[in-house]
Amino acid sequence: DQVIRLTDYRPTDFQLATVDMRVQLFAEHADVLTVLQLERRAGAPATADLVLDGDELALVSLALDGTPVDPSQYDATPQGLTIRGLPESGSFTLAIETRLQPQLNTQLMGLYRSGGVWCTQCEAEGFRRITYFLDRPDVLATYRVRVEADKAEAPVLLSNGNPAEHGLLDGGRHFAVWDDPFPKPSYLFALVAGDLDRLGDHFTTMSGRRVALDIYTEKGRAHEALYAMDALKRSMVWDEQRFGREYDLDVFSIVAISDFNMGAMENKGLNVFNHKYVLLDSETATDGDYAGVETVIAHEYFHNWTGNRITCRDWFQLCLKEGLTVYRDQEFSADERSAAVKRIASVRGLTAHQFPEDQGPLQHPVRPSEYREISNFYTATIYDKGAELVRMIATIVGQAGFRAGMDLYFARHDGDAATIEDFLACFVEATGADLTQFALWYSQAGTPVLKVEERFDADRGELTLTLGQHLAQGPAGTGTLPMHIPVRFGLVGANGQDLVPAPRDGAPVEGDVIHLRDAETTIVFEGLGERPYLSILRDFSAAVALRTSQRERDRLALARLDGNPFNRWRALSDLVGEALQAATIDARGGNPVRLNPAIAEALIATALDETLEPALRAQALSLPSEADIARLLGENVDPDAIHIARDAVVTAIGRQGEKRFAPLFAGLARQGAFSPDADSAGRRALASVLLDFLLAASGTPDRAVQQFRTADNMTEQFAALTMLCHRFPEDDATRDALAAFYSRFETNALVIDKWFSLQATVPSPSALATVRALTAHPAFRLANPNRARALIGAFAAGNQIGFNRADGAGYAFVAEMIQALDELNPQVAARIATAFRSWRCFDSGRREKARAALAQLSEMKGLSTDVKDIVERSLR
Ligand code: HT7
Ligand code: ZN
Repeated sequence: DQVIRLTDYRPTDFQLATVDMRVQLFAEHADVLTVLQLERRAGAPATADLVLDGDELALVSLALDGTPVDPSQYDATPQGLTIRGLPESGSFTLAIETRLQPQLNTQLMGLYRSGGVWCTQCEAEGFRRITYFLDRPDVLATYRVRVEADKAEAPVLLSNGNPAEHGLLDGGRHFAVWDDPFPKPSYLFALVAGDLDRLGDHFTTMSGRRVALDIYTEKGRAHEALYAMDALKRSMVWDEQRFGREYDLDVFSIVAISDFNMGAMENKGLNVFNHKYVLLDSETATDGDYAGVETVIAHEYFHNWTGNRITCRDWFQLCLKEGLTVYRDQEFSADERSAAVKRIASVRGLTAHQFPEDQGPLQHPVRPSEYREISNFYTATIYDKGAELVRMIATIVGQAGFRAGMDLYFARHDGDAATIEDFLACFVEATGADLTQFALWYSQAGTPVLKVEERFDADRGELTLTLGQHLAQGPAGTGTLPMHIPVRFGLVGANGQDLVPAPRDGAPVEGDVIHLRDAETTIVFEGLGERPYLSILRDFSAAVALRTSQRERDRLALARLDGNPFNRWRALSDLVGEALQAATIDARGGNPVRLNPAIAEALIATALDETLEPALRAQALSLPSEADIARLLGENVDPDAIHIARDAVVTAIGRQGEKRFAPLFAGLARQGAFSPDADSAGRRALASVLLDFLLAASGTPDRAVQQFRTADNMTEQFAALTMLCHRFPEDDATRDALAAFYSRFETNALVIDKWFSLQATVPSPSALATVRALTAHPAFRLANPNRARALIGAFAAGNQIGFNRADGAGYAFVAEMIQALDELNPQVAARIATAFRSWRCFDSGRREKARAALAQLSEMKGLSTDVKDIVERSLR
């Protein structure tokens, strides 16, 4: 359990030029021969040993320049290989043979089998489970890989790069050789072999090169990859147009796999995907699934430049590829769909997932300075806050400056293993901006609070804004210095038009952006004939927690008038958020829950506002979740009171709006064939939130039952089923619908995952009994990450009432499941364990129960480093 520190970084003593591999796949084992061409680095000690990483490996043989190495010259353990007495100068080859058992690999890292298919996952440290290697991202080499297998069992043999050779071997076996001309780190290595179907297509790049596009799926399902293929081609066009990035190999392949620890993996030229992000059609997938496939396909494709052509020097720089690539996929979705709706969805995701991480015991900076287990750092902070930092850079240097900085980054660092400093330097040089203070965002953990106060002097026509920033020292202890915060703003006139701001000379304002650099700054806007409504932090221009002194009246006006759709949404969302907090306090005191009818009216008016796109209206009407309300309350949280309050508020809005919602809902019914496009999805999203209000108002399940029975697509059918389960869990109609759904989709694992998840998230203390019973269901398989996440993960992270039961039984159950899963798959177990991260926010009784469950878990014998790391940090 070693701590790895950024300050300890130093290059390797040996340089690697090429990797030649032969991987022979058999039913019970795999033999791997790896030939490395190495050379001692200039300036490295002449006596330095070569220390290669390993993980659960067995060495079969070792040869230096073709001659077996004497056992006295090396030490081989499952965890590493140290070789002494290697040549002081000149290049030499090392041939390393290992034998693996992929069929027993339940960790799903390295080479493993999923549904009979051999596949690999090497990021972050999986390659060392295949062969002994300098398994770190700053060791780049070109690879030539020969794969051999039984032809009937594995007609498809794939690896990175371009196909070089293939042919038949004795005994019904065959081989394929793949050549990857682009130097890459080992984490981008991939190999796939199996009996797969293929959806083939092609793309012509902007310079006229033809690229074969292949998506491989399990047998009989290639047609379900059509949307993924379309998303891939759109991503390729977008990256050419928006960033000037062209694809660089003759082939781009995607393989859909059913056992996968994460969403997907950007291996060079051979992306491996969780099949959840490839396979779909309207009968089995929701609009959310379509959007997810589009995003993940784009994300992995965009990594070809931001991650693969330019990789990371070390894992501390992970946000260099992940934050930047999330920013790129967000921009892609904004361009393909609605920019405002995408921004709202991204910010909702950030505040729901990253804020609790940043404000709890698992807090860490966007560029961490130390870690024990790198796979625990694929977090919302690295990905989503990392993307926000890139967005802030774009706001600071402007869109043209951002493109110039990116162009310089691609030109200067192509083929490099780069750092955050390299990245920032490109924007500084391309635009002349000073990003010294901005760089603190990468090293200081926590969410800064941005406080904004406004004062209007009608006699002088002056608006005075006082902006203050405060960053509390959190558990990571990484500093609290004031940072450069770009605050986009607008001054909205009574007619909804933006007034032209005239800041007093010397104010840190450029156009519509205030550059807050000090702990506190006062800015005066002059020449105002009327008191404007302040629209602050437009488009969420910085990853801060905003506190304003704005009155309810002003928020209601902004919810109606603001020309910035994001801020219009936020004005409403803040009003509702405050109302829900007040309602929770009412419910906790046993008092009737009250809701200001003016707030309900603002929501109803938004629902009816035909000038707004339906998807935006749906966002406005989707109230903060129970977890959001808990976060807003911050401490001493009682999830039962939140549930009662939220439900009462939904019912109150439903009753007030019922007469207007009903015709609107009916009018959204589709004419013609189903289409997954963004506009149609937006109409379905609006219909869905309206249906929930209508059900709450009527108190009967009829409308949901009707929709469940007649829907011809998964979006509407699953929305109806969800409302039945969540609102009428004990109703016979709900039981019947759940059973009908199961028997209809029994053979489709992705739909059955939804069936498990839905039951796991029913907001009731009795959900625990259901979930426990479902662990014994014949379709439940703890070893399958999607299934484990669907039941245990969804219960822990998505059921506020069930997981946080006052008697602690929810915590004890999840801890027990984490322990069982840890024996199979530590990464997935650790990810589920992060659900405990907000345990300190609850009331003292729950706090004590959660602490006890974590403490008990931490004392379990044989716990993986992955789970131990999360549990121990959570207790800190
Ligand atoms: N870059 C990929 C990360 C990833 C991963 C990390 C740890 C363990 C398993 C994994 N599978 C994929 C995903 C991405 O961000 O694109
Ligand atoms: Zn990524």
